[in-house]
Amino acid sequence: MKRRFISFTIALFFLTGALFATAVQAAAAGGALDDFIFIDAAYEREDGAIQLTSSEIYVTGGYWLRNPVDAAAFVAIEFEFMMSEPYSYDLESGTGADGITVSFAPAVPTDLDFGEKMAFYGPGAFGVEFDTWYNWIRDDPLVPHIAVIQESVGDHLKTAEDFLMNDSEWHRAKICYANDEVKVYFDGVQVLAYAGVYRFESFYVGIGAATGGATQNQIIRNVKIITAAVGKFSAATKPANFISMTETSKNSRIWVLSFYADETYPDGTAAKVKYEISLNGNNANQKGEYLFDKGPLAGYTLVYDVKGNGSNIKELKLVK
Ligand SMILES: [Ca+2]
Repeated sequence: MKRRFISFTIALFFLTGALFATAVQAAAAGGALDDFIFIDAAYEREDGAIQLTSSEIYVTGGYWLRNPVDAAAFVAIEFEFMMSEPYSYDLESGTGADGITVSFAPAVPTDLDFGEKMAFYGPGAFGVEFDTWYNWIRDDPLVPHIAVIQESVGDHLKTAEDFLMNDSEWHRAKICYANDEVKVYFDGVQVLAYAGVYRFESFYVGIGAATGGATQNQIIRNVKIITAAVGKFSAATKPANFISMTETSKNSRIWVLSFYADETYPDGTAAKVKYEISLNGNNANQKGEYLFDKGPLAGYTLVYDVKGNGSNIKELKLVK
């Protein structure tokens, strides 16, 4: 697992209190961020992954968050996907179409479009496609591609080309959305950034896939909706796209930590990460471990133990 260097910024507020752990609060407009619905052929497999489509012809599958998300709180949706390698030794691997889409939409669809439309729910919506099949009628590039789309799979706002995505391997996807800007990450690398999609106050989000005359198995897992805690910071102290959290340390000071949402998250449900704290600009005066854990509201709980008095902390870094 690749975990990039994560920088923390800290502001200290000298207030009383003695809590020791905190959680990033989910801030959905409509409710829980782990309540998904299944559309058309999608179903949860015994291993917990979501089978969006099999390699049958002309099928669709969707996995949609039931409740709307507050755009001001939304940071990213991330998931893993696997699309089967065409013409592999497995006779059920299919022939290489069509791909997976993520829709940011004003409503939840009741049915989905098959074939090259890849179950993208277009009306009033934008999204991202992971397209493995060339369709000239949709202005596709000749090679498998990832694109920001709006209204339809034929309206590519920005495209990145030539990714091996249907190779029967698991790949990671993350899509950040703030204001009118979308950033797309594939296997931990940013491949697209585009400003100019619809601005939502709240929206529904879902992942879909489809087959047409050509087919493939399309499976997702570990779908996470990441939101920032909102309302705790002024605009001046809460940069856009930061996940923020408050901490109250043992020595009666509230610590306000932020980490940038574009950084790679731990892939597992929990992961320990070592940290170093710089006091008075000197590196590594304090060392320890952070424990990341997936909270009950699909946020991340951060538990930490800092033994320094914290009064002159300039920087806190997470290190590999
Ligand atoms: Ca296509």
